[in-house]
Amino acid sequence: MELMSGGDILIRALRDAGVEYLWGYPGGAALHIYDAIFRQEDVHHVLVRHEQAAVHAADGYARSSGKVGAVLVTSGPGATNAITGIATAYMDSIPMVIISGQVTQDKIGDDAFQETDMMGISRPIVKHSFMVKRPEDIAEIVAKAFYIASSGRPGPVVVDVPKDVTDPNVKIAYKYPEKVKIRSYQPTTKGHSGQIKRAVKQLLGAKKPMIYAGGGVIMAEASEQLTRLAKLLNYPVTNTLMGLGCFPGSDRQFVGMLGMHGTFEANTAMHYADVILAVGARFDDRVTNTPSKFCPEATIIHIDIDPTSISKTVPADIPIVGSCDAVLEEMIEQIEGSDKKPDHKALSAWWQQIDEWRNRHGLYTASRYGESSGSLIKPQDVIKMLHKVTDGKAYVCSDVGQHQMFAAQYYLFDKPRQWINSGGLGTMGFGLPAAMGVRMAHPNADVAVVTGEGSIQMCIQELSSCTQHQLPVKIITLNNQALGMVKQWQDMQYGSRYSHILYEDSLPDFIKLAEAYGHVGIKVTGFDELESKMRECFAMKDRTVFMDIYVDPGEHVYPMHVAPNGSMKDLWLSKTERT
Ligand SMILES: Cc1ncc(C[n+]2csc(CCOP(=O)(O)OP(=O)(O)O)c2C)c(N)n1
Ligand SMILES: [Mg+2]
Repeated sequence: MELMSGGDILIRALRDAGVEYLWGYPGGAALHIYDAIFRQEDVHHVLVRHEQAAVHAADGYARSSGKVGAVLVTSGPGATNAITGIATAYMDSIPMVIISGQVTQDKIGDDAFQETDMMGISRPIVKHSFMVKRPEDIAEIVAKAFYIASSGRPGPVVVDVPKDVTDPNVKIAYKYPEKVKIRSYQPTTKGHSGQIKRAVKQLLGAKKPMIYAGGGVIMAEASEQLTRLAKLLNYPVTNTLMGLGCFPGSDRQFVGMLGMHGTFEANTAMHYADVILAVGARFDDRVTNTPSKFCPEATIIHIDIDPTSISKTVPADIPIVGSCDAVLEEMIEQIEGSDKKPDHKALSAWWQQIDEWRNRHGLYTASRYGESSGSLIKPQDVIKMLHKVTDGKAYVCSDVGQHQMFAAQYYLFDKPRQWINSGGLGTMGFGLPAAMGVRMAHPNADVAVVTGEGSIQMCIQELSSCTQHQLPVKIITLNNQALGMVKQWQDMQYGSRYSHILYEDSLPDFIKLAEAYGHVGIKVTGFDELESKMRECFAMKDRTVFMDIYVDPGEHVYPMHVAPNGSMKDLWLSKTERT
């Protein structure tokens, strides 16, 4: 058996865990590991410009491919810079393994140079963490870390590696475990058959049903089952921000996103529904508005792999713990085998009602939002144009703010894993590095970053990584010259007192900036030139392009939940209209 050092074992174990790309940034405590990387060719290290970006890139890779993202950072500032990325992944249940260098074990607790308690700092934002104490344990810990990150409800796992564990002078035998077994961790996959039977009975008896599907459907690769079930029943489907794409956005049965900036028809239909099938969704506050007023008439069926998600904010009437794909499959079988059929009369009345709502205030049927003309570009129209130019097939990575909500509302994602955004943490700076990870996972795909002039500046240094690694992502900046989402709240709740959301002419010339990094910059100030310039942008297949698009600075995102104490159906529809 080959004898290897801890550093070599770590990289070999990553290879055996299936790692293709390792996003990272070197430093003292990780030097033995970096030397091990240099001496092999299986695991490709991708150097970024800031550790936060390494984690977001691994995250984008994971979200778009379904594989586990992998990150390597050094101790101290390297580790703390990774924290925002880890929290982002944790909030959205993204499978990821983060290796952090650590000072040698004899120095831990001494306030040694670049020592920080990574286990302690990351504890509330990881699914699990390990501190490696002996080189003999590395392979098993890596295997466990990947298993934990990707099974059950996925999440980030930190592996903290003191420098002495990777000492090149200590060599031991390497063996990657064939199977991982953790006695205290055995996630349920199959749902309880009795509960599924009860749920099916409720579903088939519904008169005003709604299917409310979240990111868990995408994580569980259950989009196909969800779509099949929805089609079998002809029930309306709404998606959370994280669930977009798990049911085709352009399908007639899709009533749009729900929640704070969801459609009028989705939010109103949820409010009046009598049976709600919640799948891989967690009833978070951006969906429910005031939880005590959430869907007052509904019997709630909730499928989730994580038992702690069930009845966390809203009590479930029929909880089903299990993997979305397995549970939905069993539901479909039971429905197909049942003599009872959906109540067609009630259902057609329900659809008629929903269509009436859709026609009255719908985002896609009413032309009340986003009407550009001449030099005025409405942000909504930029997203519609992006959809047109990319034929609805691009991976769209977003930052956080108004532009994110416009992208979620208007791109109409038809496929799972196409929409990549920080939903739970809402991390500005996520978009560009995430897009780098997406492009690595899908080397021939169109990858767009929908961003704002605020968010893009939070990880703009990654334009340099795009140059080095030839990542031709397309940056679509909805430049409203303000921290627009904050401005919207200040308009709505603080009498338009604009406290620190404007830049007073300090915005950089993004075109020159893009060019300084070796990229192409395109400025757009009029709607009449938007289509041709966007086509030009996407025609440059091998170039990173920065489109700086000046949009209406006065625009707000609507609909918007009325707060505080509103129900789901209480919405602002424009600056002056309320439901
Ligand atoms: C790291 C971080 N800091 C602060 C916020 C709060 N925040 C949410 S949206 C927003 C404004 C974003 O501005 P921009 O990127 O220009 O997008 P816009 O809303 O104008 O489209 C801010 C400051 C955040 N989400 N993330
Ligand atoms: Mg802005």
